[in-house]
Amino acid sequence: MVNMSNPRAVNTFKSKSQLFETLNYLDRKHENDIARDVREGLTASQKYIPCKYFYDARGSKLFEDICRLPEYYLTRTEMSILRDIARDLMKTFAHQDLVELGSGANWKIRILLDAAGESNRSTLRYIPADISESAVIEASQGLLEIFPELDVLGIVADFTCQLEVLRTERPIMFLFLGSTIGNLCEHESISFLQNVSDNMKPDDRLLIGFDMVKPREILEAAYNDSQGVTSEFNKNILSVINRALGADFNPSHFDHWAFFNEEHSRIEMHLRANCDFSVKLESNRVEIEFKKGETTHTENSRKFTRASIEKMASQARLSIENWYCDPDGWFSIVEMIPDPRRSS
Ligand code: AVJ
Repeated sequence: MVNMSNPRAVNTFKSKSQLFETLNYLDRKHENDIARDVREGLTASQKYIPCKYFYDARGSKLFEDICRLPEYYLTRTEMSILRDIARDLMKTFAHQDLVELGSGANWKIRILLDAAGESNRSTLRYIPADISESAVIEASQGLLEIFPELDVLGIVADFTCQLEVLRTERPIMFLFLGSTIGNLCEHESISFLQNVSDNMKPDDRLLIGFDMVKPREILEAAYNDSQGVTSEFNKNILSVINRALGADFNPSHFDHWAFFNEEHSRIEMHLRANCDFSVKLESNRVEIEFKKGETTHTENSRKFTRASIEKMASQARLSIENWYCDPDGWFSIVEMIPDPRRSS
């Protein structure tokens, strides 16, 4: 059984072959959080909006489109590494749980489940955890059509602060792929990893994907694609806020801006106002002014080095078991286990 009781909602869905459940832990507090986060972010001197609010149903779809872009090498490269290591990872993997943090679409897990083979697969449970309910449902349905013998339990939660809902009795392989960890700043990522480590049983493992530092042109192209999908994705956060907070953002008043900040080793994504205007939030109770040229910071996407990853792991009391990367060293998948000294 998954540990935490009291999900806000338990929903049952049908795939072709069987039923599966999702447990939704996004509560009223989460809804209040949006109002507070946006008010805080838009009244700060450097305006910002937390990037987790990108992912409504449309945002999740746009992100999938990004993953297919020629410039966006991350997904393709990570999947090629996964294909290389899947057999070794999965050949003895049975009677365990696969918990995917920020699961999104099911492309990557399919590679691992394929490699597991049917007899192992029928002993496994896949637990996708994502903030987007529609992503969890669609990914689970699709997966059950391909692997009808699989046990799936969907979790709708903010996994950055609701990790304890993901404890199970069986050994777990946690997956945190796609370099999603790059969204967290250094201290946030260390406390997040510490939190994961604290929730790990001695036999649990963690597989994390990291996008590595590489020439600026390659990095910047990945976040400034020629088809403008990343720009659409960036502006979609305004529609999410309009809907959640009854705001009146006009996305066409903003331009997409993304660049590599070398000092902080991260891609920064902003929305830059292209005229002066003001926006009302929370049924007109809050009004925010934007000046032409002013930017709102919507995302950080950190880029890592072997040294920065090793440092983070050791600060989070995790030890590195295995290190996998593509021939160019553009992306790494690192297997970590709880440091035996962690609970001293
Ligand atoms: C999902 C956080 C890994 O940072 O590359 C893609 C999100 N933003 N293009 C990333 C994203 C703009 C993506 N992550």
